[in-house]
Amino acid sequence: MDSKQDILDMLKDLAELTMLEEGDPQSFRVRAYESAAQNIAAQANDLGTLSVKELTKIEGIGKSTAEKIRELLETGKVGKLEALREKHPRSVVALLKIQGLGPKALKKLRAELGIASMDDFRKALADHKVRDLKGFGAKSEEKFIEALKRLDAQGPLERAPISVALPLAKRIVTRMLEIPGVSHASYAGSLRRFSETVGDIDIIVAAESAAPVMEGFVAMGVVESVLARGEGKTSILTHRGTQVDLRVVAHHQLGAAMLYFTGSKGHNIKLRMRALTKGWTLNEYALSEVEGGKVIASETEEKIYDALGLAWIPPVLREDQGEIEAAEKRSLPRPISGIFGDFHVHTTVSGDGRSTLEDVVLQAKARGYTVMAITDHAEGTLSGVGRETFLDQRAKIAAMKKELGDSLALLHGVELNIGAHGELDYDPEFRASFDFCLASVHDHFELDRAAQTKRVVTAMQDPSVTMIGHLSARMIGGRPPIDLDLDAIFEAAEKTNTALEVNGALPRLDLSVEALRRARDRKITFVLTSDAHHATELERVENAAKNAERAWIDPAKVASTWDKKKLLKWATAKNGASRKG
Ligand code: DGT
Ligand code: CA
Ligand code: CA
Ligand code: ZN
Repeated sequence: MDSKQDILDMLKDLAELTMLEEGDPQSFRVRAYESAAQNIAAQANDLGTLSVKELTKIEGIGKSTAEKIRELLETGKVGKLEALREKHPRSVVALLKIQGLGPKALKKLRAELGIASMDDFRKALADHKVRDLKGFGAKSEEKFIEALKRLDAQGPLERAPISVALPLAKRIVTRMLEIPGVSHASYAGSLRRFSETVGDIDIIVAAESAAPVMEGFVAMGVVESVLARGEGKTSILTHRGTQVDLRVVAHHQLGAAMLYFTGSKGHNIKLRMRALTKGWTLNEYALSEVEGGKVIASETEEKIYDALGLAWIPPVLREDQGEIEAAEKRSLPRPISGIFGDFHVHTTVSGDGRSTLEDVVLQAKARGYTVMAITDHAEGTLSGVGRETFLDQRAKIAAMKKELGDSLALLHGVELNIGAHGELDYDPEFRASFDFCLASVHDHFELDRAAQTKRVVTAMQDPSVTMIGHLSARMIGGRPPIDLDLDAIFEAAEKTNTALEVNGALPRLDLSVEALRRARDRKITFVLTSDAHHATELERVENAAKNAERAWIDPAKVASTWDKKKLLKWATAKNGASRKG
């Protein structure tokens, strides 16, 4: 079992709820939980077997935290956390999503006005009760109303961002596979299609009998309550408010179940219509004859698609966007595979980077990369550093290159910050001294469309900038995208020959599928990146690949799949050339 993740969840929840309890994000206790989580995250070993005494030997873990960890591992629950959850229900925690509403203000609003939910807060604002509270006033009332509007614009809050849903689904799958009699477990639904938010998580398990699977499922630490329990299906709600539907099916029906519950609904409807023209029906159990019920196929998705005269369709394409027609003509878009490089990678040089250059390089080699640019933050962001540090890093990289020989071309890059008016860090000469520059927006999210568009286009026009990072600067379920005239941006990307990043960090997935679809037919180079802040995060390029596949991007336009020579030429065309000249 993945005890480490359970422990990290517990500490995260403890930190958040303690912050609410004390009304202070800087409280000693909150920081203690956070630093304990950080140190545990860095532990390579399974912690499940460690005693309290052994646990306290880990830096940042005191006796009381160690005891809570043991309590969690032994009982599946932590008394202190349960008590905090009781006092600060999810509807209260949700209020922290409102920009500008911190734990201190929230504590006061609860105490003075009894606000314990989004609805309470809206009502209090409408009744001008917040404005009359000491320390708030008309200005804050206005600010909160604006913040709520922005929150509403993001769509329903109940949908979980993929950054929350995917790790959770993977943990559940891992746990299910440990249960005796289980031959298969995977997630389906919108998550398997790689939607950026999901209404709920759908898990499909193939097993000899359903009962032990259901038992194991509801006993998981993430479960807050059981919503429904039937013979083949159980639904639960997690502590963070995400619904998970578990379905247990017979092994020979797995393909039909996966196909049905992966959806999308529109895709399923088209498949069913196709089946009907052949005198067949398709449901979650099988593809079978309408008359007599003889089963045509049910065991695997491939067999069902094949029987319907179709190539197997990757889940990311199952959105009823012409994929069935393409599968019939055997002209589905080529998958994006064979990723040979990364061009947005942080090390400990960045304030928020957590792996050393050496560790990141080791990981890149293990992944078989041929080119990688190290791109720590320039000084324009909080996590950024000055020239001296970059020059030191450059020397280090130069020394490392000798050791690496031909296997991996290591580039010294930088992630420049795009200022409010498109200005970039340092001066043109220093920027040109890097092998590779990407530039991205990290602040001034509130500017209007014209100003945002202009600042990004201005950055593109800089001779040092090869790629724009996370174009919209959004955080899925958190920060909305900046307001951009996408067509103008794409036109400028063509004109200036600036590549666009497909950022694979799950909270970002930027460019979004929607933006990628709009850019798809342009002469633009796309680059899959991990934006890794830890060596293990290099694998996030796979997310970027999925996102690009969802948008039907032609792999030929994705630089990450090019051979070493072409890739290196592209990456250094702007700066490498100017420096040599
Ligand atoms: P979500 O959860 O809102 O992000 O989206 P999905 O696609 O995961 O939807 P969900 O969880 O309601 O159902 C999972 C899949 O089950 C869905 O993609 C297709 C299938 N499904 C559910 N209800 C129906 C239905 O009424 N008709 C058909 N054809 N398929 C359905
Ligand atoms: Ca779902
Ligand atoms: Ca569902
Ligand atoms: Zn970055």
